[in-house]
Parts: sequence; C-alpha cells; structure tokens
Amino acid sequence: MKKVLHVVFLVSLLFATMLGVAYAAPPQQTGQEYTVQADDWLSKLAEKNYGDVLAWPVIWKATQAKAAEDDSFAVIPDPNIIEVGQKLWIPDESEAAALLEQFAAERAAASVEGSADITGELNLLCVVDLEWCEGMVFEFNKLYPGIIINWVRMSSGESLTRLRNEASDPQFDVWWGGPVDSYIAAAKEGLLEPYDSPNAVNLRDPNLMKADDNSWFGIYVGSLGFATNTNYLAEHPEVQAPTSWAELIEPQWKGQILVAHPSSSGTSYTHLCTNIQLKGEEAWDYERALAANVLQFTKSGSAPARFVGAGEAAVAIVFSHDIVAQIEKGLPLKLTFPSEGTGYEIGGTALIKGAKHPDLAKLWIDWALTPAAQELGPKYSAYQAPTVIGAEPSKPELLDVKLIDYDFEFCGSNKKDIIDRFTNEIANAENLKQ
Ligand code: S7P
Repeated sequence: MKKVLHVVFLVSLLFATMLGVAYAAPPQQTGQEYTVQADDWLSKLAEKNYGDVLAWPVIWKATQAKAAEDDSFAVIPDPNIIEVGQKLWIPDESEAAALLEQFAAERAAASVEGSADITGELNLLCVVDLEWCEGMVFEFNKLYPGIIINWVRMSSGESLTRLRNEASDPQFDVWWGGPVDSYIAAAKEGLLEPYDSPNAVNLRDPNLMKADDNSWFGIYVGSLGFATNTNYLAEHPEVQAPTSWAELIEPQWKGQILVAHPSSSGTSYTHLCTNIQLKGEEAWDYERALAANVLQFTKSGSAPARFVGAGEAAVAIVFSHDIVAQIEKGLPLKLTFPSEGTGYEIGGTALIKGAKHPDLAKLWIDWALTPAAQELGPKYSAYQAPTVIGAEPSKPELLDVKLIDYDFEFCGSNKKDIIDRFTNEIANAENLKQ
C-alpha cells in the first residue's frame, strides 16, 4: 500500500495542474498499441509520446476505452499502477490534444461556483477538529450565503451512534469527516443514502476512495503516528521517542501513554484495527499490554497530542497530521512512525438517509469533492492529504512512511464486534478523559 500511496502522491505533486481525468470515449481512435516495460509510468510515456508529462490521463483513459471493447487491453483502475506486459493504447498527437481539451471541459463542469440564490438550512454532522469544522462552514457560506448551517462536532464513534439512534427521524443531512470505517459500518446498517456526485470524477482513486454504490466518498487521507513530549525526552535521556508498536508496551512507558478509546474515537479505532491487521489474534494480547501502559483513555482522538504537549504524559497515539498541527502551534512534540508499518485513514463524507435537506447536503458533498475545498485544510490547521486530482498535499511526507495495506472493508464491516470485544476484554468506555 505504501508504494501505491507513495506513487499516488508523487504523481499528484508532479501533476498538480493537470487538466483532468474524467472519462470520455475518445472521438477517434488513431494511435498505436504499446506493451508496458519495466520502469514505465504513464507520465513517462506521455512525455515520450507528447513531450508533456501532464498528458498522462490521455493514455489512461484511451486505454480504458479500448479495454471496454477489447479485453486484450489492460484495465487500469489506478493510473499510478501499471504492470509490465499490460497492453496500452497510445493515441496519436491530434487525438491526444482533443482528449485533453475534453478533459478540461469536464473538469470545469465538475467545479462548484456557488450561488446567493440558494437558500435553506443544512444540518451538518462534523467529525474533524473544531477549527476545521468552523472554517469549512465559513468557507461554504462564502459560496452559498443564503444557506444557514446548523452544525455539531462529534467524535467518529459518537457520530455513528447518533445516526443509529436517529435513524427513524434523522436530525442531520450530511456527515463530513472521520475515517470511512464508520461510513462503511453505517452504509451496511442502511443509514446512508447513495448519491452519484458529479464531482466523484475528481477522485484520484475511485476504487479506494468511494463506496461502490456512492453511499460515501473519501475527502482526505492521513496516517497514524506517535507524538512524544520533547521535554520528557530531555529529562529522561535513557528513553527515546518510540519508533515501533512493540516499544509502546515496554515497562518504561508505564502510565505515560495517552490514546483515545475506540468506541468514541475513529483515530483510536484506526489504531486498533491496524494492530489487528498486523498481528491477527495476538493483537488482543498486545492491546491488553498497551492498556496497562495507558494513563487514561480519552474520548477524542486528537486530544492526546494536546495533553502530551502539555506534559500530562509522554507519548500519544494520534493521526500524524494532528501531531503536526500541534507542533505548528508550538507544542513540544516529536513525531515518529512505527517501523512495523502504520495504519491510515480515508476521511469520509456522506448523505444521510432520510435527510430533511438532501439537495443542500448534495451541494456540500459536491463542494467537498473539489480541489478548491480540499486545499483549504492547512488554512484551518488540517494537514491531511486531499483525495482529488488538482489539490496538492500540504505535507506529502506524512504518507511517505511504511503504511500497511489497511483493509477498510474489513475494519468497517467488523467495527461493532471489534469495539465490543475491546470494551469487554481490555478497557471499558467509562470515565474517558474529556
Ligand atoms: O480533523 C482531525 C481528525 O483527526 O479528526 C478525525 C477524527 O477521527 C475525529 O476524531 P475522533 O478520533 O475523536 O473520532 C479524523 O478523521 C481527522 O483526521
């Protein structure tokens, strides 16, 4: 997975200004067949054939069109992964130019312009940090000043419970933020309404970044890391900031670790499901040993970084972008990653089934899938990587680490059982640190 994401983000950096990748059948099919060789990338082939690395979507989409009629051509769901021996179609230069124009037009049609004429109320269930929730409400209102947004910030687990409890009379229209594990769980329980957003064409990797039935869409990506208080390190020269999951259960960290409880926090659920994928059944012994070193479980996933920054404990397990946000605010923290591999999240958004204002919820989702909306994060201390083409990651290095091949389907489908087991066998969800 690391390789895949690494390539995705490298490509995104190279092609931040690319003209678009929306699919359309080529007007004419003049060109040549090509068999992928070792070390080929679509961008390399675009440069070789058109003198323009940015023209790689032409080869990707033209090959997709060919594959729809002729199964000897490669099906390439993710343009960042092509394999030796795959058959591609390389359109000639005039066809390539026509396709690039067509992609640009489709991309323009998939942007959001806003309107003062649209009025109404939108009830937003926001799961990211408060500052980002507030900022995005403000930004959306700049585009749609006639829409009154009533919003509430909750942790992931709480928001899922709220949607379950309100299923017969939903109070929210749109859900925005929090790892998609909860969205997958909600979709399975019939709590989400599929919506075919036109802006899903912007997604870098639709296979990974949206539900097959469009019941949720990915809006950002972030990896888990460790935050260690640098004052603690200075005062305890015998210890080093942890660089493995294994170190966290060593006696030196007794009472020095803060992490959220997975029942309330999506961050902590990502950590738990990461270890289940890394260790299988042994993860439960590991989590038991880790719990013995935990000072107190918190309710919110990002709060441990703040508490550790304030010196309440030495190490926090938190999403790396939330650690960076606290470092940028001046807290004495060092960010490290586990050498065994770390988990990552895709943050989601979805239309809630039975929403009372579905049209406004759809406007929010369409907007959330634009590069303009996704590049707003850093303005509000949110450094997750975007999911759409045309938006650049602000901190690409946070994904250039050893990532596990996180199985969202497994973690989403089994969320309730895994959390129940954790609560029953490891730590109950009472007296969580607020
Ligand atoms: O905005 C930061 C962020 O960490 O918040 C979400 C998080 O799951 C919400 O907090 P909980 O862990 O308490 O559920 C993440 O999706 C997001 O990256």
